[in-house]
Amino acid sequence: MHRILPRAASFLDAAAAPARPLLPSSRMPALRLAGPSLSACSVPSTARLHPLPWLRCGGGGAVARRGLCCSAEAARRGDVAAGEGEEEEEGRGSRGGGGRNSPERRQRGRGDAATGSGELLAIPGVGPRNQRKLVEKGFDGVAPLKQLYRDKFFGKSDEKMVEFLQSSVGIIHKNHAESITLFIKESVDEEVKDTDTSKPCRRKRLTFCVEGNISVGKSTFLQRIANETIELRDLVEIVPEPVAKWQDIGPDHFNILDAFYAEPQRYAYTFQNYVFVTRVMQERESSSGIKPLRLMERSVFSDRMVFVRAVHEAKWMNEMEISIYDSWFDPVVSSLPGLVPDGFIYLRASPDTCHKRMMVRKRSEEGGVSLDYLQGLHEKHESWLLPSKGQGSGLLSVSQVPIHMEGSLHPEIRDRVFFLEGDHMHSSIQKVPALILDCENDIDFNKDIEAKRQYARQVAEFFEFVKKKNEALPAETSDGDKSMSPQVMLPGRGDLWFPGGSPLPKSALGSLEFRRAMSSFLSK
Ligand code: TTP
Repeated sequence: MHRILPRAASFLDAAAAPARPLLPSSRMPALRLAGPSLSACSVPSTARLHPLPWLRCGGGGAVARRGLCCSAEAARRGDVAAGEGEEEEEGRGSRGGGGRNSPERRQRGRGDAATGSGELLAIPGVGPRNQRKLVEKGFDGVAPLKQLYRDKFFGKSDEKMVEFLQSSVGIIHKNHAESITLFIKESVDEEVKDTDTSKPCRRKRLTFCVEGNISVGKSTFLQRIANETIELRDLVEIVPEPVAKWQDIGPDHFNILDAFYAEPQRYAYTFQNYVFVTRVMQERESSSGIKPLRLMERSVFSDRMVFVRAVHEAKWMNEMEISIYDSWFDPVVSSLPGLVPDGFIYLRASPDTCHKRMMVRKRSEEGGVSLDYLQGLHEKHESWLLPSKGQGSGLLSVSQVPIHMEGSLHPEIRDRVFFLEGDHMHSSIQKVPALILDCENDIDFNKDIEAKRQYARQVAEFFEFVKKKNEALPAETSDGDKSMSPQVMLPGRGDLWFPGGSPLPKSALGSLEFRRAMSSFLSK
């Protein structure tokens, strides 16, 4: 049974910060459709060491199974026979017939020098023809293929290895290439899991936190973009925000979200405290995943930089309560490096748009949330995640990607990546990169598949960028060893700071062409 507290009438309107001009309803820039070109991969060193001859008499393959002998004529006929039947044979394997682990497939692995050890035939999607092609390229067993995957494709979208198998090895059918990729990927993942279950893929795995105002569409973004696109499906593991935990606590099914909105002054601290605890629990629960990228909905930093600031400003959290919050926030964050992400993704839309979306979804607890409240939260997101001018003395700072790193940013996201920095920033997220995505336009993800993939590509490219950046860092400053001297510093006012009071051109904010806008802004 839910314990619903009586709702305070439009308390949020009364307590919200004074209205500030809304951002113009920004238009999403024309979608750039040019996807990342797949990098041409050279044959790995292991492959170069095994330049095996191409023999036409398939020792352990379809020819042998069909009982054909190895005379030149029979070989010729056998080859033709294999060539004809093999697509079907390999196709069956790739679709699961005589599956990956079936005894029948394992049996076939009696090879000779021409076809390697023969173990390739145990891979779904590999029949005699594909076996020959692989051996020809030096992949005479499962091990060199695994090595190829580790060297070139680990942590990348499966598409890249599929593309390689088709274009460089000559596997004709995409489903065969996909089956081979899946088999190799799963084998490598298993090995990684076996060797270190306490820190799976620790050095390779990244975490991004997805941020944005109430109702901007974080959950939809995570579910639809990350789960349903080929660019991200195999790359990403999603950790949704624990809202359900807030709505149903203990055997009495208390709903702290509802309690907070009904009596914010009474419950703001308790709620923010519980939000933090549930995030820690979720981080723990999701820490043993093996996918290369963990996408978490929000973070303890948005709790602190956005919501705790908002409730403090609204006087729903008093001075004692915020002091208590801060007294444990720093030490706890410092002792739990898993809470510190490798990057942020900021889904950005105007408060108006978020308000409209909130009205449509009608979450019962949010009935009293006003446009003014959303506006206040929007400004706090902006002052936290968006670059502005100024260095030191408590001012927010420009945080552009250093010139020497620009080259590693894919053109599709070059104008949208910034580093968080400034005196107001918690020390553990100083220099953490943020990708800003315009979510102003309503997109029907059921129909606009290209828009969905466009977002997915941007996330995938951001992942590549952050991965490269982290690899370039000295070991002690990467991943769990991030140095963290505790510090929470907030801007003196809850506003964006602009020199001389002249804001960043609205058109620039709208179009998200920050880099260009910032250059002209700085040259003033
Ligand atoms: P959001 O984190 O904004 O989640 P959402 O479901 O609105 O996101 P989206 O629609 O983009 O998928 O907030 C969930 C609710 O919890 C919302 O009513 C705001 C409230 N909340 C706080 O009051 N304080 C907090 O610290 C957090 C994280 C949420």
